[in-house]
Amino acid sequence: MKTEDVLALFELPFSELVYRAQTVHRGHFDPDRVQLSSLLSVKTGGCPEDCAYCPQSRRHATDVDDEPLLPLAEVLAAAQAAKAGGATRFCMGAAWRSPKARDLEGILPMIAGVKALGMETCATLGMLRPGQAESLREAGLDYYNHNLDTSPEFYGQIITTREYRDRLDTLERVRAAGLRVCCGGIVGMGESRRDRAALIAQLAGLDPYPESVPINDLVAVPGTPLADAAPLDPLEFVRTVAATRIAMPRAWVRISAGRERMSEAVQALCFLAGANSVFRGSKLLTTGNPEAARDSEMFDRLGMKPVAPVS
Ligand code: SAM
Ligand code: DTB
Ligand code: SF4
Repeated sequence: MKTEDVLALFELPFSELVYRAQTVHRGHFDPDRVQLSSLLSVKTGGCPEDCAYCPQSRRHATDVDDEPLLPLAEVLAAAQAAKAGGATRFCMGAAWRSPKARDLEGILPMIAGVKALGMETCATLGMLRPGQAESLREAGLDYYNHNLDTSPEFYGQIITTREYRDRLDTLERVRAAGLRVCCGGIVGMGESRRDRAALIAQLAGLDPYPESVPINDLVAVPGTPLADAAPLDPLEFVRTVAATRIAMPRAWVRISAGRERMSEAVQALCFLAGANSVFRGSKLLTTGNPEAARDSEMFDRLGMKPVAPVS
């Protein structure tokens, strides 16, 4: 799908767009099921990259400190708790530009340990060098998260320390190693509707397209260059979800960051527009997320059920 085609979806009357997205969604998924992933930051802060949205960049004066890698036992305890709370996938995040060989050595036992709990495993560790995706796969990794974040045209206004091409190279390595791809982006950073459409066209143009597509609504964190970004119109967020669903019919589309200040009515519209995954638990990496009990209540009210655990 070309950018112009995705843009044409955005321009449809709202009810027509949501109707089309829901129709596509029903062709591939049970519309009443939601997939739950939990996140843990296993290496927080001190990142050398300059991503304008990110509280973990050491270039921004935020409250996030540079911390060492978490101990294995702490990670496994968090995964166990996430599983008990209903999550089927556990995603481990590290604030690295790119893991060094010894960084990866610390991560591999975490992946193997989480996998042994009977959960799907996901990691987001930055750019990968040749061979690293294969090591992750051998340790038991199912998914690698690496976002394109925005359009190629807007990218330079958000990140200057790496290029779009670098992200695509890592995504190719992840694919070639036989891992499943989790790749999406952020909206609400001051990008245009065309940029949102171009991001979706890029994601849909990956061959094959990602199995999992997180759509993050910017969490504007004090101290980051985007701290004062104007919030995106919630209906434009729903349109973004709908266009993502239509462009990638079989992907798990996740409403990722930004749910804490999103009304349940808007979230319900997102589910109607084809979203079928969220993060479970009160914390994302460094910022907040709705409490699990509150989400469970919302799903009950919507008649939605979590997808069954993998084992
Ligand atoms: N360092 C690795 C990388 O950049 O790929 C992994 C961790 S990074 C925090 C993962 C993703 O979180 C980013 O690609 C971005 O999409 C999302 N993210 C980070 N800060 C965010 C924020 N303030 N609001 C919304 N999404 C955010
Ligand atoms: C993704 O697309 N969103 C998640 C996950 N992948 C790693 C991260 C959201 C981070 C939000 C800001 C924070 O909590 O630090
Ligand atoms: Fe570092 Fe990832 Fe944050 Fe960018 S998004 S500053 S690479 S942790």
